[in-house]
Amino acid sequence: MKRQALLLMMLAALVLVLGTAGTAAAAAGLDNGSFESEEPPRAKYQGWEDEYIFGWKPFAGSAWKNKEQEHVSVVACPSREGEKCLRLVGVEDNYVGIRSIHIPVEKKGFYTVSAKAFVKELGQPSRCQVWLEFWPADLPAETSTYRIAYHRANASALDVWQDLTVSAQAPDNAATATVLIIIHRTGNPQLPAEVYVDDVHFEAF
Ligand SMILES: [Ca+2]
Repeated sequence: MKRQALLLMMLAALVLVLGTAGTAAAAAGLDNGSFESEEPPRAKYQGWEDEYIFGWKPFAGSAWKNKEQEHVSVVACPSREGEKCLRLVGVEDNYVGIRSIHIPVEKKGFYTVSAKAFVKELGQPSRCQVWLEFWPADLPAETSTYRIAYHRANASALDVWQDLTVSAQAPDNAATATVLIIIHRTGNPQLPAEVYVDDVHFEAF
């Protein structure tokens, strides 16, 4: 009887350990890469700026900050899994975009960001990109000054959902990674820029 009780306790401990590990793994990723979350944006989450969409902060907000809904919004997107996706509309000669929460990474670990993008209109040479960025520990501010490395993928095909993938090894002084999604509208103001993004994932490989 004693032995049975001991075995049960060991089993319970194992379940607890496995459960905790599973939770930790799930927590170490993006928040709201599907843009389906009903959670409100968090104030000063992880320091710096307030979130704009749950899990995402505004990037280089000066050009569009007073008219966010016009340029960055979560919209109904029936052609994707789920119901909603991100819509970005360009500002001439500027970047419009959002940056994810900081995700802890292993030094020299390998990571992949993938996303789906649908380019509705994008006059050349404007760009829509997904970035994988790496940051040091004890980050004093979230500016490019402190960013250690970045890697980018371009969306180019029009009117079709395309896969964007960026893979890279974390530098040996990296502590966190972020995902940045931007539209960079350049040149002629007559050329509009409108892109939809969904299913953003961050994974170790
Ligand atoms: Ca979605």
